Amino acid sequence: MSIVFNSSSERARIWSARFTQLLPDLPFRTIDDRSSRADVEFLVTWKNPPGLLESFPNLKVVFSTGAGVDQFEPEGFPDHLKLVRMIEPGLSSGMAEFVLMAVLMLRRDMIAYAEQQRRKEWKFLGIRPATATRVGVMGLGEMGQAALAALAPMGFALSGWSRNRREIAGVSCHAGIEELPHFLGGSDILVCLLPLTGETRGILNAANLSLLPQGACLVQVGRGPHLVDADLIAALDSGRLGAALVDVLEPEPPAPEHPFWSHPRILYTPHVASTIQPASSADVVIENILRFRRNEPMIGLVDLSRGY
Ligand code: NDP
Ligand code: OXD
Repeated sequence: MSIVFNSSSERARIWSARFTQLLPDLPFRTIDDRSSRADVEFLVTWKNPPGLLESFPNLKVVFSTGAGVDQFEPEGFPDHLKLVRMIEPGLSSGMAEFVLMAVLMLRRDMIAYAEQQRRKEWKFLGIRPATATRVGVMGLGEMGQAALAALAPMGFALSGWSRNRREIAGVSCHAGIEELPHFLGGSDILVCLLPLTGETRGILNAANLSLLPQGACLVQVGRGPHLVDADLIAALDSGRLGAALVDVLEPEPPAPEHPFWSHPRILYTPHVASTIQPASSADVVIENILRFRRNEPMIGLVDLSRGY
């Protein structure tokens, strides 16, 4: 039996070394290895092009190289296979760092100052105390909690929203669709760290954005289809919302005429909020293969019925 790795050659070099060292009985192959696919039990991949999974007749487990698994369309995922998302420290710390940076940039009006710089305008926009800034995080999983832990020392008033109620020290936690309006109403800076599912698609729409406080800002680091792009533009152009930092869009990359490329109140980054670190992510998958062999639950096993 073997494992096939479908990612960059740079990552493959590091993963291959980890597997050789820690799991020497499992041959490590890259996707361009043309030998028979009949002995492949494990597949590591981010992309899921049509026909990929079917080309491995004895596949047992698919490991995503990312936290999100929407590209595998969990609702229709073959039920004889297990799907495992990535939970690893490098991905979480990258996200924590990015969200902290984004929140600080928005809170300290950096998008407005960049605009002022282009206009050669020299004007102080004031500084509110951190305790007067309410940061709300949608999605209280691995990413959301890492982001909150990074934000906490800054003194912001923190809140969060999830499907099931969570308890996180220092964070006012809200749960379920019925508590969404109250959560949104108390978020001066809203951070989206939800997975993309049938329930969360389009959640950042005009109706929900209108519940945010006047002048609120958005950090969109979930998935492109969470956001109705035109509704964000309308909210920014009308002055209801202040500014946004958007890292994810649908499709990626967006067309050259997409308004986010040039909107003065949007800072757009090319899906770079976080990514896996090669050695630690290899170790997580190795640990999961050992768990699978021992019939123990794998870390990050996706619940196909809920879609994340
Ligand atoms: P987790 O599965 O650990 O956490 C998901 C969280 O979202 C949980 O708290 C869950 O609630 C909540 N949630 C799911 N559905 C709903 C819903 N319908 N209503 C309210 N809350 C909901 O995922 P991660 O934290 O690891 O990752 C989250 C997402 O972050 C990824 O799916 C991906 O979209 C994005 N991401 C983006 C990256 C980037 O570079 N831009 C990098 C990595 C991730 P509950 O606690 O009740 O289960
Ligand atoms: C992820 C991502 O889901 O990078 O890990 O977007």
